[in-house]
Amino acid sequence: MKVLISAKLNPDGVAVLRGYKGIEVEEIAPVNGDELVAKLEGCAALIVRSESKVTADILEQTRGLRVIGRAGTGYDNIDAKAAAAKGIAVLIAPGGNTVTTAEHTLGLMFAMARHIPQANEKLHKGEFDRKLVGFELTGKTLGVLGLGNIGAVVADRALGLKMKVIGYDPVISQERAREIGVDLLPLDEVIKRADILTLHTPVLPETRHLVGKRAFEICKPGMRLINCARGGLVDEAALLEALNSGKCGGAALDVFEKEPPGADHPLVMHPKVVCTPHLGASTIDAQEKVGEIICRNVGNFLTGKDYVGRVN
Ligand code: 9EZ
Repeated sequence: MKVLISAKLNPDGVAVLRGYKGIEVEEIAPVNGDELVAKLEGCAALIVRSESKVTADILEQTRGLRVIGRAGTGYDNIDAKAAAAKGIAVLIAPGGNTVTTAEHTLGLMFAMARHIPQANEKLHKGEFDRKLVGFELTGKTLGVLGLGNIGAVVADRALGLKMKVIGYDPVISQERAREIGVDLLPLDEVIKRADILTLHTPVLPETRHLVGKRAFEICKPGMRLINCARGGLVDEAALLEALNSGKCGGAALDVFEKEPPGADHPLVMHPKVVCTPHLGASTIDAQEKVGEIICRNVGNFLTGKDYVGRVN
């Protein structure tokens, strides 16, 4: 059985896959379109990160593919429905990114609270600006929308900082919320009470523009927003308006509706925005974990052993 890896994966992960009896591996730099179709000839499995787009059109042109592994958790670059229709499983690497993404969220929270990027930029230009006054996190209310793996770690770390943590998630139980120390409240109540709101949900029809015009109407004046999840969760036009009116006091963004957002994007250029280019999952540690998890997952799937994280 041949596995095509259309991505740069951690070598330890690839070694795991090569260790399975009857599995043969081909590693290539990420490809797309006709090139991907050609490379998939004779393959039982495909592993990608985010670069290769596995569209319905590509799936339509393949034969013999049984499983697609996504080295990560979000899988918006794979048409999982079209895959299911062809009987192809889509597996993700649950957990591998969790701590790394949660830590980036906290990093952006501190950066925003103390204007660290702006201060750094000014100092690099020779300006010693001591008027950049921040605010303390201790005692502030953090609203966490989405209390899955990442949201739960963010909540845990924020409790360690002595923040008050409230949250909303339509699928977790009160018991689980108690376990992670979060006060579970209705969605609007979280948005109304939060000093800082952080997003940790997938983009679904019901979460698209979860933070938009209405959220900025009901939130506290000066609420800060953090988005280390997916660009589509935030209505960028509404955020820009709220930043300009002051209703939103600042935003920390790792993700954008269109990526890359373009050098002149009004949010990227905004003085109240600190931002990073979708680096949430980008640590050595997460890449190692995710590579090993997805390779073991795909190897197990192909050899009839237990696997986790099937999404279709
Ligand atoms: C979370 C969600 C919606 C949500 C919806 C689904 C897993 N998940 N999370 C926070 N299906 C609104 C706010």
